[in-house]
Amino acid sequence: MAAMRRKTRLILALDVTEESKALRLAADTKDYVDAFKVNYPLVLARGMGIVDKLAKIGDVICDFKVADIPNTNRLIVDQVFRHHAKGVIVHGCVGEDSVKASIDAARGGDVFVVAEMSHPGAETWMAPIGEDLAAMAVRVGATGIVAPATRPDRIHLFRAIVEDRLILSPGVGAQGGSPADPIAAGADYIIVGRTIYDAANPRAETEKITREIAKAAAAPRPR
Ligand code: BMP
Repeated sequence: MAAMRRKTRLILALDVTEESKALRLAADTKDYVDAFKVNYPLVLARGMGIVDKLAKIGDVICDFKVADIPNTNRLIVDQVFRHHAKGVIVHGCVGEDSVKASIDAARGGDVFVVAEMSHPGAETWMAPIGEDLAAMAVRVGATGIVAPATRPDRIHLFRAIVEDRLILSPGVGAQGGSPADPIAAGADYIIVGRTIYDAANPRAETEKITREIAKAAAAPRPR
C-alpha cells in the first residue's frame, strides 16, 4: 500500500491537452511534486501513452473517478496499472463491491476513493454520505480518500475516520482553498492544477506552494 512518495506533499493536476506542455510542466516541476495527476482531458486528447511517458518522470495517479459495476471497474483499473501508473482514483458512491474490484485489480497499487468533492454542488448529494464513504474506503482496504480543500473542517472530520490512511485534497487556488488549511486540518497531500499550469513560471509557483505546505505541516495539528 501507499506506493507514492511523500516528500513535498504536492500533487500536480496536469489538466492540459497538449503533450509537449504536459511533459514540459512535468520536467519543470518534478523536484517539487510527489506525483502527477492525470485526468480525462489529457488522456482523451493524447491517449494512455502519455501516462507511460509521465511515469518515466515521476509517479502518476490516474484520476479517472472510476464509477462502474465491479467487472468494468476491474477492466479499467487493470489498464491504468498496465500503463505504469502508481495510483488510481475511484468513486465510492457506486458501491463497496465496485471499490473492492478496483483494489483487487490494482494488485498493490494505490487506490483512492472520493469521499467528498470540492465544488459547491458536492454539498447537495455527496457531503451527506461523505463520512460513510470514507469509512467504507477504510473497511475495504483503500490507500486513502479524496476530500475537499475548500472545506478544511470536513478534512478534520475525515482524518478521524480514516486514521492513518492517506487524504488527498484538491480545490486549492482556483477553487478558493489555501495550501495551508487542508494540511493543517490533516490532509497528507494537496492537489493543485490551474494555479500551477497557468502560472507564468510553474516551477516557481510550485516551489512557493511547497514552502506553504511545509510551514503548515510543521505547525501542531488541531485535535
Ligand atoms: P484545479 O486546481 O485547477 O482546480 O484542479 C483540481 C483538480 O482536482 C482537477 O483535476 C479536478 O478534476 C480534481 N478534483 C477536484 O478539483 N475536486 C475534487 O473533489 C476531486 C478532484 O479529483
